[in-house]
Amino acid sequence: WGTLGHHTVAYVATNFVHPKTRVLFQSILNDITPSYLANIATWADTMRYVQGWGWSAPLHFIDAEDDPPHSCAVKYSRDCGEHGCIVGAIQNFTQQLLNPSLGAVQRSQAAKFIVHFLGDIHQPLHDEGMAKGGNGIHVIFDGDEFNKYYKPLNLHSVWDTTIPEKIVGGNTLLDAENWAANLTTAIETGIYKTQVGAWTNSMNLADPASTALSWASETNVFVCTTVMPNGREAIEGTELNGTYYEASAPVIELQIARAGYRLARWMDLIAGNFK
Ligand code: DCM
Ligand code: DCM
Ligand code: DCM
Ligand code: ZN
Ligand code: ZN
Repeated sequence: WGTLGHHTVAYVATNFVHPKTRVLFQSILNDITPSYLANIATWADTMRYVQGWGWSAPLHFIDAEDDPPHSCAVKYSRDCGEHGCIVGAIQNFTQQLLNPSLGAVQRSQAAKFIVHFLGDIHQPLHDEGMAKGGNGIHVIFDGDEFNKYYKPLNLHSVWDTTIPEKIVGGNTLLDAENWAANLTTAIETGIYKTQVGAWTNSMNLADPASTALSWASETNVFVCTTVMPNGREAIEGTELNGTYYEASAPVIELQIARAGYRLARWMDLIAGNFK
């Protein structure tokens, strides 16, 4: 996700964590403000480009070698590359955060990675290998052929950033807070109320990799149903029209809501086992 998506996941989680969890993570992150999670939610994206931190770049995704739109699936042994992947990263950083023999700086960085990666794993193209998660699929959206950096627009960035910003009509921190408030209401009393119980079904702090793989598998299904329902050729170089947006926006809202709610419950589990 882009900045708006990560900030919104963070604010949804902020709205659902137990008060004791909030106090613990405000201490770990050395930030007692109400935006203690949003403030660090994109830290992992800035670190990808920092010298000495290049190892973290492949940890933002898992390149499923499946065959959309005919068959979608994530397999850990096949798809988690030799340099690691988001499923293994959620395992490692969860264990680091829970390890009392590690120092405060390393545990704080582990917390920042967890907040970011629980967001990214819910973006369908972060669980897909085709054309580097859609980065190699040029598309036009709402008449725009280029992003704000004048680079050709691609399918990955349309899902990370363009569609979320169109849903919200902005990309500020306040926009994220407001979007998160809407999603929080949808979870508590609205369209997600009947399903939220099932969102935490496969969650097991004793096995973070299996938990993360279940999230990646569930998310990867949308590559076949929604991201490229008629295959790569049907969208490559084309303008994605209103019909595409109408089908994608509800999936993106669902995935941001799921990521934020699951992040809150994952943080609660960590807080309950923190030494
Ligand atoms: N990004 C950033 N800092 C940079 C370059 C890019 O925060 N120096 C962000 C902008 C994109 C995002 O990274 O929206 C994409 O990364 P991902 O989807 O892995 O979170
Ligand atoms: N932080 C960071 N990089 C960012 C944002 C935040 O390293 N892009 C760190 C700095 C503090 C903590 O997160 O340790 C709190 O962030 P902030 O100073 O933004 O409140
Ligand atoms: N990305 C991905 N799958 C890949 C390569 C990259 O999901 N195989 C993501 C990470 C960033 C975005 O795409 O969110 C752009 O990556 P980069 O800046 O490394 O091209
Ligand atoms: Zn991305
Ligand atoms: Zn990322």
